[in-house]
Amino acid sequence: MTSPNPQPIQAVLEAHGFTHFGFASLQRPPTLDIYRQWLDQNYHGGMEYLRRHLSAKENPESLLKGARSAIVVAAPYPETFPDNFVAPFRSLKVAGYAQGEDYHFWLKQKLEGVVASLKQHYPTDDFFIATDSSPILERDLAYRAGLGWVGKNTCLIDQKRGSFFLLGEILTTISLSAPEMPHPDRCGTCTRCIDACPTGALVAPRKMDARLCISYLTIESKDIPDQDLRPKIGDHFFGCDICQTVCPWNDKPIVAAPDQTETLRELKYILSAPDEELQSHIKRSPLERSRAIGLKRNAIIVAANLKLHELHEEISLLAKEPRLSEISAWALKQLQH
Ligand code: B12
Ligand code: SF4
Ligand code: SF4
Repeated sequence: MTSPNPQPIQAVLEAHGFTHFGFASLQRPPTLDIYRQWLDQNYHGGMEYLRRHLSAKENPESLLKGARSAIVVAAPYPETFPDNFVAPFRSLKVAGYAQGEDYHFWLKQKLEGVVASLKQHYPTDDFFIATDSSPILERDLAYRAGLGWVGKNTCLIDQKRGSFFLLGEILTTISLSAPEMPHPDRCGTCTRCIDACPTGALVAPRKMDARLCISYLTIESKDIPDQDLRPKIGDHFFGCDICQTVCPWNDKPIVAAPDQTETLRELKYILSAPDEELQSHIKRSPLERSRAIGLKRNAIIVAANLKLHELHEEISLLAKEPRLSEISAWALKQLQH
């Protein structure tokens, strides 16, 4: 454990391009009981790893021996991608965070750069890098580090920057102190996000039933969504940003009207490409998370909801794939009307 003076750390973070960051002490997360109740209500659906993460989330020291604090960063979605990265689909509705290279690569790499510099200043301290997939209650930590408040849409929101950012952490043996006053809650009487959610997934302020969330249904879930949910997914091919787009604290992203011919071409490709080819087409993109089977499932739902009769043949062929047969039959029926 070394000096709590955070200035060298701030300078290193800024040198690595971070402008929105803070520090929090590591402890049993104050909102752990909210997390436990959420799991008890089965709101996590098929994300069983979230249950397995419970004990590590309770005790962050289990990830790094002697860990005392977390350096928490919020990174806006990048607008430019590495030269050798090409977004796999440009005419389908893909959530903002997933339009570029997977942040599990680029954000981790940026944090590795930070740690390499920090080691020069703090040679006897240890560091552990995390983003998303580690058993850490990231929004709890980011809130305590002063990076924003937890909105009624469950996202962490900053007054100036909105919520279109990703969280990453460096756990460390250095002792750093959190701000005395966390970010005040600025939702007030607004309920725009709850009202706008097409599936009713925001069952109460700051409480989501993930089993109903389009982001879960199109990314995390390995299952086929129930019939009543499918029309509500609309043209969302991968993820959903509605409850953030309607939030007054976010600048509205400019969404160009999709080119219909291109939408059709991209869906046709997804529905008919061999799994291995599709998998290599989405390399290093967050779309890899759904794997080929999940993307085909999503493409069937979008094709049915957009009434794309031109895709009848491709969907008929997928009806022979056992995992997709029921949803293909459903889609073909939708295309009859
Ligand atoms: C599972 C998961 C999901 C699930 C469930 C989401 C959910 N709301 O619970 C699904 C697949 C639906 C999902 C969707 C999305 N996700 Co997600 N997801 C996660 C993951 C892995 C765990 C979240 C979790 O534990 N949920 C369970 C609930 C109970 O926990 P929680 O939402 O974190 O809420 C905590 C606090 O909000 C707090 N809390 C609750 N009420 C209150 C009240 C007060 C007053 C206070 C102070 C605190 C508080 O208690 C909770 C427990 O600690 C995190 C990464 C991580 N390791 O934390 C990313 C994460 C939350 N997701 C992220 C993103 C970007 C998304 C999407 C935008 C992607 C997309 N466009 O499709 C959507 C957003 C949908 C939404 N409205 O949340 C970011 C969020 C960044 C941000 N600004 O908030 C994270 C942090 C990943 C990252 N490293 O950047 N996600
Ligand atoms: S991401 Fe979409 S489906 Fe999920 S809670 Fe927000 S608006 Fe509802
Ligand atoms: S839309 Fe309104 S209620 Fe929802 S998170 Fe934003 S400010 Fe809060």
